[in-house]
Amino acid sequence: LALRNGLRRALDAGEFELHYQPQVELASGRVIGAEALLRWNAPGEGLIMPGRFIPVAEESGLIVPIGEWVLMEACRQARAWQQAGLAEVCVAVNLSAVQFRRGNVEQSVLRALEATGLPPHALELELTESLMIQNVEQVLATVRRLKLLGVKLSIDDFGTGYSSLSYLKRFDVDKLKIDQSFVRDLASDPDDAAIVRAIVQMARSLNLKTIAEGVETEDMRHMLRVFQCDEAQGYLFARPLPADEFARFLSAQQ
Ligand code: G
Ligand code: G
Ligand code: MN
Ligand code: NA
Repeated sequence: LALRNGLRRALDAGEFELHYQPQVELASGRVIGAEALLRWNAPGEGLIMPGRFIPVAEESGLIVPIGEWVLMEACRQARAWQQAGLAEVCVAVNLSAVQFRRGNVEQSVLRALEATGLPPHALELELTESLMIQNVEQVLATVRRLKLLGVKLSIDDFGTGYSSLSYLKRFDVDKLKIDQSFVRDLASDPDDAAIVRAIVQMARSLNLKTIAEGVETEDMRHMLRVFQCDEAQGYLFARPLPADEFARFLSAQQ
């Protein structure tokens, strides 16, 4: 209860902030995206990571207003970078299944795009596999309407959820985010290498892009390029950065 009240107060007091982790196109080495990751800057406590408060936010329903703030802030920031003349990046926002169940995601997205002037193709929404197997018809309808707005959709932590791949046919997503657990030992574990290669091949034949998460070494980068994975994200390039540091990182790349 204390944490729940703390979250409500934190939202009103403007204590949330977003950090941005670069996403790199492997063929060119260019930064083409940024994943927005939520942090709670609690007075006297430093930065609190989402693993500690997102579950409480989901249980209490506070993830709906928090998620609306995240969408608005990520779109505002991406538009500000555009207007400052930085290289164009697509900003990726994590969506919780609870936002789909209890909020009006479509309206929140539309409002954020309209209020900030960010073009829809510069926004990507990260969905989870678990979302796609609950209330399938309702979620499917919402996802279709989101696609019609022109935003991009990706599946986060791909491969860790449910083994049914049928939703890849039904949901018109753009990209698979290959989970870190398959990438971590990519260079040393032939099974992980086989899994990553298979995911990339399947995605290519379905016309989906792939991004590998948790890329920490040159060896991993090299193998992913050989496998024709499209993009990578991880500490090899940068950790999640405060907005001003991300902007400096981006300008240093050009
Ligand atoms: O940021 P970290 O680096 O600790 O992120 C951990 C997890 O928290 C991410 O995998 C992501 O699923 C979740 N997360 C981060 N930011 C957000 C957010 O804005 N909304 C939701 N729903 N989840 C988020
Ligand atoms: O949304 P998702 O669950 O994918 O969030 C990504 C999480 O992975 C964040 O907590 C982020 O801080 C973390 N992360 C990003 N890059 C790396 C990396 O190279 N190695 C590890 N171990 N974690 C990473
Ligand atoms: Mn994510
Ligand atoms: Na992920």
